[in-house]
Amino acid sequence: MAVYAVSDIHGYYELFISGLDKINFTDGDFLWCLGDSIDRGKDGIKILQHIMVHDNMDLIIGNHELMMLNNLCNPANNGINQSLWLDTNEGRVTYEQFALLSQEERALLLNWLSSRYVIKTFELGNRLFCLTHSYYNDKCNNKRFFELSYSDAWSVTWSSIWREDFLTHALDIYADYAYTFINGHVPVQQVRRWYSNENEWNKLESFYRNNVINIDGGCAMGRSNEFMNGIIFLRLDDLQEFGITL
Ligand SMILES: [Mn+2]
Repeated sequence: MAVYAVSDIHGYYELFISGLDKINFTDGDFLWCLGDSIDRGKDGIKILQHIMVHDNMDLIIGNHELMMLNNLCNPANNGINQSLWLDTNEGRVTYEQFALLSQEERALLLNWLSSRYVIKTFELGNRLFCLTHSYYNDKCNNKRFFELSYSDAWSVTWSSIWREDFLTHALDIYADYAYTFINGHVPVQQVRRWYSNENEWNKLESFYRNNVINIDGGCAMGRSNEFMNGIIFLRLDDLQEFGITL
């Protein structure tokens, strides 16, 4: 039995399924999806439903799931997040698929989604892992989305040390903790281009610095001749990784 993490699948259902096949994922294994399973690619709802019906898979909330939940569960927030989700962040394709579901299927999916973790910590082997879509706040540890305030969920899923448009830029909060952090949110190709001295930044490989491992393979950039992008499955037992090109 092995435990895997993958992040930022962004609606590419067939890529996800073929990746599970390529890593020989079995019923005895476990998979954590670290958020942003939806939007941009067309099949985000199928990905959520696939994770939902498998007892050996779970989802950590990303900023895209946060935007979806705030639009579909909390009408009071529509003014904040509607155009941000549907237009700016390519959520319309997800919304259109959601609209095709029966009322029962919608309720089931949203109930499940709003009770996913925002941060999950656990011990495996001799390591303490902390899984989060992007940022960290110890008061959110092992809390489910519905238990958190909007601002706390926003901060953990949107804030980044890699993006200059956030006040949290360059502050290595992870260094204060004993965890091995696994996260996504900013594509490894961009992080490697901006922050490493490696000559070759355009590769589908996790970005590892100190106690943080970023596994966002860059599906957000879509199918492209310019980028070597896709998804990265990281096996937490031995930190071996498997890149599946989009
Ligand atoms: Mn994200």
